[in-house]
Amino acid sequence: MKLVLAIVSSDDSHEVVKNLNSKNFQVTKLSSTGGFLRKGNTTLLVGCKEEEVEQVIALIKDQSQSRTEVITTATSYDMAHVLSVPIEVKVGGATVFVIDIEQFHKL
Ligand code: 2BA
Repeated sequence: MKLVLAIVSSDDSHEVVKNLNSKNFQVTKLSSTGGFLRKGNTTLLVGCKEEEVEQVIALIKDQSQSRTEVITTATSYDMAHVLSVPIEVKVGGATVFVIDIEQFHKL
């Protein structure tokens, strides 16, 4: 048995969980925070058979592809004027760990 631990963007987590559930994988969703950006993200725990790991990773990847989005930030350059500046930000993506599980019990 394996544990797939995936850190995904909170914006993508709903669709990722839906995708996994649609193929009958059980998921635990934890709220987490990235240590670098200190921004909320979502950690998913998926217990599965060794031969299912690739499928689980593909289902996660399917709904969490890294992409760029344009957001507009307001920057004031003096007391009277505010400029709207569009900037490109990278969103999505997933960081995935696969861990060997020594024992699995449902008590
Ligand atoms: P990613 O590498 O895509 O990582 C996204 C989030 O995944 C991380 O959030 C963290 O919560 C988790 N994560 C990634 N690698 C991990 C690992 N080896 N162990 C445990 N958790 C891990 P943040 O820490 O807030 O990082 C957000 C993004 O900032 C990262 O995106 C990366 O592009 C950048 N980054 C992180 N640490 C960096 C550093 N020391 N220098 C430069 N850029 C960094």
